[in-house]
Amino acid sequence: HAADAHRTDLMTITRFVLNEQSKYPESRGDFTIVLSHIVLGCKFVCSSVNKGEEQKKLDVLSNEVFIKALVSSGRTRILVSEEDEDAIFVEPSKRGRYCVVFDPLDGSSNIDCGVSIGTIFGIYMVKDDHEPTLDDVLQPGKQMVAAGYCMYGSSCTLVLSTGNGVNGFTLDPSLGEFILTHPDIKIPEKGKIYSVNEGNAKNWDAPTAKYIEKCKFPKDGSPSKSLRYIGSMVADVHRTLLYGGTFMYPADKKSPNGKLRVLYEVFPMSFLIEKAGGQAFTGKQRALDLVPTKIHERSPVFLGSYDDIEEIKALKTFAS
Ligand code: AFP
Repeated sequence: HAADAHRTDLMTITRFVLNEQSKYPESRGDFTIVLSHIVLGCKFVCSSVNKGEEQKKLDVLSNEVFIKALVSSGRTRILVSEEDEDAIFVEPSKRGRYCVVFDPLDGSSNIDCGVSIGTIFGIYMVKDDHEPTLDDVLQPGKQMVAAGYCMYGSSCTLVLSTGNGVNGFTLDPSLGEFILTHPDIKIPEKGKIYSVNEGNAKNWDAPTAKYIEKCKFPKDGSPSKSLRYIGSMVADVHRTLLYGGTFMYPADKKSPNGKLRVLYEVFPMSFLIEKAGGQAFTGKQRALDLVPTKIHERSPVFLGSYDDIEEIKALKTFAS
């Protein structure tokens, strides 16, 4: 759009979130502060990725940046990172009401060949002032107050939901600000794409194999679906959100819980997909209903367009 090149009313992510939070009279602005610290971490990672830093250093660096930013916000209580075996309990003088679960650099095995990677995060709020315990973060995904991801690709895109709708922001490098570019994202009801690591097919269960067979050889006269698999969850889910279809990391005989981590991969992505009008299913239940028992727990996941996941649910239910 020609007018867009000269837009002067810039909706930055901070302005957007402040507007949203002002609808809640009880809001103290703490959430906006937590989010702005996450945004800072994303900008740091984006610039390091663009400089072509090595994988190992970048993993460790990104994790450090997010932890330092979140602790110094003074608004967090417990942090769970993919990079750290143990949860981090923020010291009392810096404690706040929010728990943040995150994967600072997901898909990092893709860094060295320039494939898109990303940061994934989910945010829980603790309601009272009890001494923090792991139970504060071992909560079903439906209790999250916000979730999002930032994708470091040809541009840097941050997708966020604070509970109503899903919005996408693109980093304008000349301003150093994330600007609203994808307002109110809705996932198409049905898609033409399926996304799964087919190399694991020999170990799949029957319903998974049956669904993928249907994608390739539909018997109802519909066209066969296209396969797209990047192997970087943020990029695969981002495409699914915008174009529709399914993204799957099923259980298999070798990995009965699949590969993806519940707290900082399955939950945030399922939250976004549901808020955009799609569905996320573990193979047994709604993904956001899962109650994790360990911070690094894994779960199979089938997420995407509403109608496509409905089809998978029917096969899975039939099987059990
Ligand atoms: P890496 O961080 O080891 O690259 O793992 C990325 C990831 O957790 C996720 O981003 C992908 O969706 C998934 O693994 C891909 O796994 P497969 O390589 O088994 O397909």
